[in-house]
Amino acid sequence: MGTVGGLPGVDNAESERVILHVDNDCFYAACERKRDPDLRGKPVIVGMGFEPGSAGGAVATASYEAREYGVESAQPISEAIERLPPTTNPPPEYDGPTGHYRSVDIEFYKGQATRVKSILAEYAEAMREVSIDEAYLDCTDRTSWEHAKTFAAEIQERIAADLNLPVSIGVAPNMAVAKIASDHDKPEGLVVVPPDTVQSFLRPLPIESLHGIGPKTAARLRDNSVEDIGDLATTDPDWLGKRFGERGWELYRRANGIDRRAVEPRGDPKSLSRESAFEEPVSSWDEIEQSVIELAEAVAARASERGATYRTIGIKVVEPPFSINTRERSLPGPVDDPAIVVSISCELLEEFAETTVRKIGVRVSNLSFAAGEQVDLDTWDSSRTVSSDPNRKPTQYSNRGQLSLGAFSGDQNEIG
Ligand code: TTP
Ligand code: MG
Repeated sequence: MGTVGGLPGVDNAESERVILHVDNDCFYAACERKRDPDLRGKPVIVGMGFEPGSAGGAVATASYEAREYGVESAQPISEAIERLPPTTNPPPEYDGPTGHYRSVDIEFYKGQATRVKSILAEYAEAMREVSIDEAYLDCTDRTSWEHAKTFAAEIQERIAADLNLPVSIGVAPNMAVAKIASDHDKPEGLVVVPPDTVQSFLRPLPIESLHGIGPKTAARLRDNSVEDIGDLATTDPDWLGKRFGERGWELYRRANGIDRRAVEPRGDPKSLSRESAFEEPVSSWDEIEQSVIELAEAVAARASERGATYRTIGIKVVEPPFSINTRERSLPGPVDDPAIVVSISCELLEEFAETTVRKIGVRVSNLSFAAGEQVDLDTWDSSRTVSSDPNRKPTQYSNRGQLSLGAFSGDQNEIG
């Protein structure tokens, strides 16, 4: 069976992925500001285990104005108060700067986080939420490197306009670099790192900027004159491997801007898919069909490896520049059969015989991971299949993101 990456004329889309990392700025403090606009532009400290009037608990977060006085996450409130006495109760005779202290109200913040994530979902094919205020988006099919900055700025503006919350966004060809980029120019940062600038962006940054390098690892590296990511990128990977095990190899790859992780939602996959981009848009039917066959076989093999059966088979056809068409068909019962995935994918593709294609994908969904009753090709009556809507016009998804959760969202996207 051919691998997707090995298809003639097809690359694995690795180099052209557009990944965003979105992180709210001083999230809890920004939520407090949202419901009390008097706090805008002022030092705000949100304390966990803190009661107004007391000095117990720890700082969950502080607004950037408070950070200027040395207040930071995880600091005891007593220490924060030394740096920034409470506005409501300053020490006698004190006329220096003061801070506004609030107690954590996690239910309120969770509600705001849900609203942020649902806006983000509109702009991405796949989203991975990593914490209350952080998510990765795979926006490859919604934008291009040429438009990435405008695209990300629109997300920022939308969250500001609808929710009155500031976010920072990093855009890069992979998750690790996008994460560093979103942190690079906070607050309200927008840092775009196109593929050909990844190395030069990373090189001068201190090694701690890499996720996974804490103070201990940093100290061990510095003992060996590895100060910045550029030093790490040119360190002998064998030495790193010996010194840090598998993690050493991972650090070497990350320092070189390599991270092949796909943006996958948490939890059990709702579907499995494979997709592939053509180097140039293609209109040759044979070439497109051959790619679909290989993708279908690859998806079926993946489902089989995972022990999954599927009831729905779908294709995605991306026309240049960003129109995404999806078609799918459901079977009367769950199957695990590559021949069915191939034949249905090819049938669904027939509608696009005259179409110029930039990218194609095959997906199986309605997964079950328990062993279930299966039907095979002989017993499967195609007249009983349900098409999602055989007569509908191809759906146009533009890169303006007006449609919530695009076609292949919720996938275990496997790239490369
Ligand atoms: P972060 O995104 O780490 O921090 P932040 O959003 O406050 O600030 P930044 O602008 O640097 O992104 O964490 C998100 C929220 O998680 C934060 O607002 C409060 C909470 N949190 C804690 O409760 N304890 C902690 O130690 C940290 C780091 C965060
Ligand atoms: Mg944050």
